Amino acid sequence: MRKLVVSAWLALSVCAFAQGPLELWYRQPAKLWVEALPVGNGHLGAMIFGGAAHERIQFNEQTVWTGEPHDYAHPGAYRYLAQIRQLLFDGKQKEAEDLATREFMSVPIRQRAYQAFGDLLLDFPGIPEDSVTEYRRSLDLETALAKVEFTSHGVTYRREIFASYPSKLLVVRLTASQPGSLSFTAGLKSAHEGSAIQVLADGDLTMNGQVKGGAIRYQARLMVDAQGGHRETLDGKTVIIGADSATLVLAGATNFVNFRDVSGDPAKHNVQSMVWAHSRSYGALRAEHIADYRKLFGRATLDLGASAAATRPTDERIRAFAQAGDPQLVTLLFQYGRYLLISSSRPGGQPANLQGLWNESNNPPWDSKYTDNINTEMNYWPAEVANLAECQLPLFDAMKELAQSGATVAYEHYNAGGWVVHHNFDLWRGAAPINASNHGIWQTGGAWLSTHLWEHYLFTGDRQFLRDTAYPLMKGAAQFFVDTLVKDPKSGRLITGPSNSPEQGGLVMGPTMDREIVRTLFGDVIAASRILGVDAEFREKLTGMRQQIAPLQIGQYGQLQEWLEDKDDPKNEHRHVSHLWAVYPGSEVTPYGTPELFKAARQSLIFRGDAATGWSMGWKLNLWARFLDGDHAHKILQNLVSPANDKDATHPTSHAGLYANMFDAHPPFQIDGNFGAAAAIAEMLLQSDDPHGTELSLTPAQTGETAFLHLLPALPSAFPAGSVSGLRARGGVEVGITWRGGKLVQATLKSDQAKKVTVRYAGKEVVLDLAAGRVKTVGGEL
Ligand code: FUC
Repeated sequence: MRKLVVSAWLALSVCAFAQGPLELWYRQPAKLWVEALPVGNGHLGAMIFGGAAHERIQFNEQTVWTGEPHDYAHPGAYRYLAQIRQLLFDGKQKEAEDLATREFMSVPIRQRAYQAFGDLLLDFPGIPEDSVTEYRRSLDLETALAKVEFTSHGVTYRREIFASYPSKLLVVRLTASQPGSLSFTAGLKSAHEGSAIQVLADGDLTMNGQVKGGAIRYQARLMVDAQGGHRETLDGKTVIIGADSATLVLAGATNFVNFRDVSGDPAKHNVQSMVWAHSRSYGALRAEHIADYRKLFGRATLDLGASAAATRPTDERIRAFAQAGDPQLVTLLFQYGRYLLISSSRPGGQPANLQGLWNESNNPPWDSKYTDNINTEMNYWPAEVANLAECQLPLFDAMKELAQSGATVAYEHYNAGGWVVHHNFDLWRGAAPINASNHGIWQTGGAWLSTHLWEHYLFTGDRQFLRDTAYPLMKGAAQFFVDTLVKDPKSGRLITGPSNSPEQGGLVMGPTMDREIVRTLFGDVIAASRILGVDAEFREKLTGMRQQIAPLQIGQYGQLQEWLEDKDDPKNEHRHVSHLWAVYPGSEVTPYGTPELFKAARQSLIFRGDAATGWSMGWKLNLWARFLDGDHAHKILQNLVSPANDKDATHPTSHAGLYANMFDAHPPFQIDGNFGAAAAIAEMLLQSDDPHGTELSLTPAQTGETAFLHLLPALPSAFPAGSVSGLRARGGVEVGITWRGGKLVQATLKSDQAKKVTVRYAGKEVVLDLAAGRVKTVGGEL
């Protein structure tokens, strides 16, 4: 009996050790912003520094931006389009870029910037820093609770902080182990000049103001509810003396309604938020938050194996990763990506920008806006496969607005129908070419984003979404290219232009990436219109034009050509790998459908090298997974999981990798690398694009009629045993996989609808019939 109990206990503890806690933790407060821990509810975001005597909670609200509703289109730019194209066809790139600079760019030439909002500052005068022992600061990914715990003069203090989506609030709970020992001052500090801090009759603090020179007006409102002790107000701050515990609730809002409407009332919004807060206890707010968060986070689990290092603080683990062999840190990176997506992109809010929704600066890198020549899309790469499909809805809402602003740009710049977005957009949905003609004029931003609509349909099988939301947007994106594709005088084939291969080589006609994206978009629209039984004529037109688009080409070095001409430089190590779009996230170039192109694409990636910036590593990781080379992918992962630093006085050289809070560094921090990495970890374990696909094929698996599952296609040898559950595949199948000794043990498949599924593993394929809602197990037959 006793033996049995001991072995059961052993089995349990081994299991807990194998999983490792899904937690980031530290023995010291954050000094730098990239050491602070993020919480967010897809509306408000906050960074928790965790100082014992002085707590700083730096917060953001997604719609605090510079600027105002504005149409960025350049009226009449289309009159110069033919001339710009002709100059490019004549080999006069500089003249074309100069003319475009004068006549073809966004008005104004730059878009607006995401802003910081403010700080919630808590000062604890009775807790000198040097009295603090047993300090611990953590973020639990299973509950989305941040915690700070320490002891001072024999009293244990605890802070618990979360950002709740159901209430749209940031909530801070302060407790102490001895009654009456909690004394602190709570204040708000604005990131903007001219903000007014006021104390309302009910004791709440407000911070009102307007972004300088812009239309956004904001209000933050703080309620402090202390149990025991007494309160005072001093210099616009709330002072609590001798309380047992306290709950602080922060609401924040702006007057932003949509890209054309800033008539909202932030004060009214915050009053409603506070009514919500008053109607619930701390326990109820907390329970509501955890239940909401778990509904999403709990859908997928991952175990890549045990790590002895799993008990060490996160910053130490990042430093030791290369030597320690810490697979559980990779699990943590995957789940952190999911956490960050849930925290920054929820229905009803803005899409995740270059920093998600966390931003300390009023002059952030690249304005922390939406760069859609890779970054915005990469933010959403894990959404479907990691079972967080609804987190992508804010992007689709933004696209509904972009289809409006982008229609004006299509008309004014190209005299075309449909809609177009160039390489960036902002809160005001600027869609015209910005910054400089050599890279700002890139036509396929809206088209690439539109492929996400189709993928969302493939993963979810949601026909109503396809009909009502996706198809009209996809059709408009395709219409633009129906109206603007031109014949390449040399080959007679259809190309885009003027455009560029992001962000190198300058203004050109027909870069490879554009052609891949447009061919894929046309294929998606053809498939969608067939499923919906609409637009037969338009479908015919697209089918004909699609075949005429200039094909992919293999160049003199055995590479996949990045441009129409064979001018790639094999020494070019540029971070963008745009022409490999067809391998990932596209699926025109596949191992079994187009082996020659596949080999050429691989050669191109080898030329580009392994070293890269944050998001570029994220892309290369996914590409190596698609090249079915798990060990090469793992090598890139080791570069990504290394200590990052920014170029500053303390670090004369900058280094991409992970900051102490596991934010990915471009550098500086840019969140796309986190999302690219999370997507890639899934891509190593499961691929669901059809590996027999070709440039022009629309196989049943590519239209969602059937599903294709490639199990453990790129499993790194560093993860010999493990399991994953809750991954999603195209065709609407949910997949769990267990492996041991580097080999598949079994996979479980579940589809909502009856579905024919091809399962591939280690070169063998079997075809299965899934019954609706029933779990099917495969293993031995493969
Ligand atoms: C693109 C990239 C840069 C950066 C910026 C936000 O312009 O080329 O590296 O990520 O987006």
